[in-house]
Amino acid sequence: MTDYNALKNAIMSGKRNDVTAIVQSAIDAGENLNALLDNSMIPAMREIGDKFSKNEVYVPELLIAARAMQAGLNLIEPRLASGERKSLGKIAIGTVKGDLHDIGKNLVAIMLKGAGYEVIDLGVNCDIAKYDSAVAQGAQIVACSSLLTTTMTYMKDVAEYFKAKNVKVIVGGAPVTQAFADEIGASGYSSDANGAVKLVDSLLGN
Ligand code: B1M
Repeated sequence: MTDYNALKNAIMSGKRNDVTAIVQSAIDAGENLNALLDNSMIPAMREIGDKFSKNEVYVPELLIAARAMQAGLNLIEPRLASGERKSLGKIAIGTVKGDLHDIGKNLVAIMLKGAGYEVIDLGVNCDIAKYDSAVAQGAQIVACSSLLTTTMTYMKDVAEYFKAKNVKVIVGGAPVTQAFADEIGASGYSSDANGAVKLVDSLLGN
């Protein structure tokens, strides 16, 4: 039986090999992967996310924890996709047109996946047509990331386009603020990946 605390600590301290070994042995032993996620892996990311929000850990720690989480999720993901775990909803995420920064966007995607959401990751440099293609595939929320003051303005176009289609758009990224989100008519804003999960939870009533 997996030691949930050991797995949680391995994720939070970014010990990718340990995470892979623990998750693989849980899979080999036929353990309940929902329990593994709910009791260990998701709490690990939420806890490190909370520490990040409170400036108790910084980007490097968050990134190595996220990579360790991703290593575990890579082993579990095929089973999640096969329907063993009910998805909480489908979210499209992408960095906006003209912007190639993807580290923060990837963190948000990993946190959403870890929390039980199906994520359509559209990558970087996304125009409205790209986001729209994900909505056509059933995405209930469009999440936009931007790291540049020159590209964040495109979020207004995205928000306006999807408002007319009654699809919620949420925004984030270093230069983005709640005031900017309000100004462009976005459905929500989060300053970090953990907050993005809480935002999506509240918008979808989870
Ligand atoms: Co660039 N870059 N960069 N860069 N880069 C910044 C953003 C900059 C602030 C650096 C600086 O000058 N101090 C500056 C922007 C200035 C401005 O607009 N005011 C800048 C610039 C100018 C540029 C170029 C124009 C440089 C040049 O070529 N002259 C160029 C632009 C390229 C382009 O995109 N078209 C460029 C290029 C690059 C690299 C390619 C070298 C590289 C990106 C690599 C990659 O992403 N794969 C890069 C990097 C690494 C940075 C910095 C140093 C770090 C960004 C990062 O990854 N942060 C950055 C300086 C900085 O941010 N201090 C900088 C870590 C990441 C975890 O945080 O992305 O904020 P972040 O994500 C957070 C939250 O914001 C939030 O959650 C995440 C986790 O908590 N979040 C969301 C993010 N997206 C969200 C979406 C949501 C919710 C929350 O949806 C709801």
